Amino acid sequence: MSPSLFSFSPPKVWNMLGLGTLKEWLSNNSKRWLWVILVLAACLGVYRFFTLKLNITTPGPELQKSISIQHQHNPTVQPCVQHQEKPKAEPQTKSQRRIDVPLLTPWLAPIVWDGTFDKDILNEQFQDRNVTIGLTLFAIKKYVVFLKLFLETAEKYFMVGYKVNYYVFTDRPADVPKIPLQQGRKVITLVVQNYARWQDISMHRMEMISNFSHQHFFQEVDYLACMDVDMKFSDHLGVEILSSLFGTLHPGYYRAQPKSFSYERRPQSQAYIPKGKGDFYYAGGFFGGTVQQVYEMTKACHEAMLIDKKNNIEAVWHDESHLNKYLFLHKPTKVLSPEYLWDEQLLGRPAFLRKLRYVAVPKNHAEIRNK
Ligand code: UD2
Repeated sequence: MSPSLFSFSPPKVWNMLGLGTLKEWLSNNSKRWLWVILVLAACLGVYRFFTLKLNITTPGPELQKSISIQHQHNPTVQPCVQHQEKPKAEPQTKSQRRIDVPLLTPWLAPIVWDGTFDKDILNEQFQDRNVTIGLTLFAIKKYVVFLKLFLETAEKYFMVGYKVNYYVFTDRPADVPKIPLQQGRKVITLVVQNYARWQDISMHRMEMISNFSHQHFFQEVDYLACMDVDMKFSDHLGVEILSSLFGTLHPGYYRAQPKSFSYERRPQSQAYIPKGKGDFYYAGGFFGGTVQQVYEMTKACHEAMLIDKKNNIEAVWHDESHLNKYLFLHKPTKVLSPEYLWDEQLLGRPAFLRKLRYVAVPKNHAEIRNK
């Protein structure tokens, strides 16, 4: 540092500030200036460190603006300095966010679990659209015994607050129980033929759903949920399931590798899926979507079963095998987790299942099937 720098400073000012000695000391050695600058810089650094850490800077114009906007919208919101704020309770869905289960398919369709959706937001969206949901269920021959519990629990948990048409396909209309229904909900009994084998009854559901689409579903409902009757509802099951086309993960295979899925493996069947192929194993007992999508799917599955019949082959798991083939070729837009179809008696209650929404009712196969 050149001593000439001091030459223009009025000596009186230095003396008035009592810094005369300092000036003298600095004038003696130019390197001392360097030391002073370094010490000042260090002090500034320490000051900045503490002010940022404690966040005691005054809000800038942007922050002040956002505080005043918040204030106008909600008089209860107080502007606050961050370090004084208590941690806020997070919204329910955030605090329960899932990290223990897969949430997306490889084609980016959501997999629906408890903690992945906010009921209130979804209800706002769907109630505005005034949707009606159709639920198809088959109670043929002795399976009518399951209707009462199914319908009673559905009234408690299934699409509560929405218009629902229960389409009961049966050969025994007199056995359809009359249960009290919430407003906007009705049971529509559709009389259909029965078949000798339970497998045929199960498979012909695809044909009947596609046949009745034009007579009823297209005019009467927006979405269809197609469900087994030997089940009951045990927790909320609402509009979070609705999507263009949805399937449900089979409770026995939700974590299995595709090579171990019980797909139809014989190339002679229309339901054939080669080893190593496939995404998930879906349950035959719960699928759905818009009427158009369900119509296309049930029609395609029925036609595939007709071809199999002509070729003298029946897929290993009947309609379920054909459903799996269809959903392999036409990826569903939403996948329901096993919360949406579970068998507690068979599989217990693992920790990842926070809710059981639709569960199997124990049945004695020998007693109930083909009767
Ligand atoms: C599984 C599937 C089922 C179907 C079947 C094909 C689940 C929970 N279930 O069920 O959807 O794909 O495999 O093998 O994923 N039914 C009658 N009367 C009868 C027989 C059947 O109404 O005499 C109807 C009834 O709605 C029943 C459904 O067909 O829920 C399926 O039959 P199941 O439940 O006896 O077949 P299961 O348990 O093997």
